[in-house]
Amino acid sequence: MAKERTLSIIKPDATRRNLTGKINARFEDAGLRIVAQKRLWLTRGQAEAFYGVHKERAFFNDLCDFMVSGPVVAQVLEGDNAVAKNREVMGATNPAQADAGTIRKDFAESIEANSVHGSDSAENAAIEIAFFFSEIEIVG
Ligand code: IDP
Ligand code: MG
Repeated sequence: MAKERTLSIIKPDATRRNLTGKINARFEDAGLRIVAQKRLWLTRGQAEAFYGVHKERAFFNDLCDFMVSGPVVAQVLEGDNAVAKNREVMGATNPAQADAGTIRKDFAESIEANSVHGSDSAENAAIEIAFFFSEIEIVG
């Protein structure tokens, strides 16, 4: 399996509850390495741009409001099969449907405030990583 990178975001519901370290431990325990990380408070424009693929969805406005409701932690995770591995560790979008032991099952508040974002493909990972980080900030 080739080494891969994916973009992760610890969302405002999780930073508000001081869960950054507990969530990072889930990634590290799964063999993912945090090779870049920064805490920032997104502007509305940045949230809309990041979630642009969802702009026609009914939940888009609420999602953007939520994503600017507090700080987030953007991070690059690296490891074998990192995109799929991270999605596995995160669990399903809706915490009610997430498997036991996943981040969303254990920490998410709702389908919207679901604690973490993770890229859904290697192609989108490259786009999303470039949204937050320059190559010099990623140290594998
Ligand atoms: P994902 O984060 O599991 O990839 P997506 O379908 O890409 O799920 O949706 C992006 C984000 O939008 C979700 O993580 C969640 O915060 C929010 N979201 C998705 N579906 C709903 C919904 O039905 N109601 C409210 N928020 C939603
Ligand atoms: Mg998604």
